[in-house]
Amino acid sequence: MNADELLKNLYDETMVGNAPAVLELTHAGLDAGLGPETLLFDSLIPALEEVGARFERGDWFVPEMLIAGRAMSGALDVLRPLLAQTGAESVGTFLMGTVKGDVHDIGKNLVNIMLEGAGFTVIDLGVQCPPEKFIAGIEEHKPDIVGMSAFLTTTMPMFKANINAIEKAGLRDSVIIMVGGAPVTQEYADACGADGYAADAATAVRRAKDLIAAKRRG
Ligand code: B1M
Repeated sequence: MNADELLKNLYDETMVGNAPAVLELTHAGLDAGLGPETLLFDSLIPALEEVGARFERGDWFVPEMLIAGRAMSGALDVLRPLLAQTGAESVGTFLMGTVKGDVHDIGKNLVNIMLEGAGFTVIDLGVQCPPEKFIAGIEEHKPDIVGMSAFLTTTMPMFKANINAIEKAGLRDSVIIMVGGAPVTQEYADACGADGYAADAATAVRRAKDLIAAKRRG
């Protein structure tokens, strides 16, 4: 199997949610010298985008999304240590969670991996995080940045609810707040009072570093 065939197979098997084959192909790709970013951006993410498109058209349903998502998560576990080189001095602490009512976590986990790779200490609150969980996390970990992910138009309003609760708890000035997730836009981030937004994991890392640098400069 050459590199193109391998990437095509990985794409196909991720789409149909064949987790054992996805794992095997991920390992095979790495053994063949393909970089973790290539496997991620040329196969795994496009496969999930296609699953989403089919769901949107009504051709596929939730179970198909679920098994594709699980297959992708298995591959991410293999790629995680390669994408996140540890040992660098911490650039800052990032508290991250998917908002209340939302169980999507693949995108959040990918952002976490890239942040770790860039030297951030990441505390992951998981999915379905109500405002109280963000507040308790801020009090306990004193992060530089609080990151919130939402993947549904119906859960995006939780950004504003969380920011209001953080303000009410007297913690707003102590943290930078970043938001993101598939349906989120810069305009929406501005409207809900977030300090930063990024459309993807790589941009999230750059934005996080810039926001911390700006805050430290005063
Ligand atoms: Co759902 N789902 N899903 N789903 N799902 C989407 C998001 C959807 C777009 C599919 C579609 O219709 N095309 C759609 C949302 C439509 C909308 O509201 N606009 C949708 C829907 C409708 C639903 C349900 C309501 C379906 C139902 O039950 N009828 C349901 C809701 C459940 C709930 O949360 N309450 C549901 C359920 C699920 C599964 C559980 C089956 C599964 C999730 C598995 C999991 O996450 N563990 C699932 C999946 C897999 C998807 C799709 C197919 C793939 C999502 C994904 O992982 N993408 C998705 C379709 C799609 O996105 N095209 C879809 C890959 C990931 C790498 O990208 O998540 O965008 P993304 O993350 C990016 C950026 O957004 C950004 O960086 C990431 C990496 O580059 N980013 C940040 C993310 N967080 C950030 C934070 C930042 C900055 C950047 O700063 C803090």
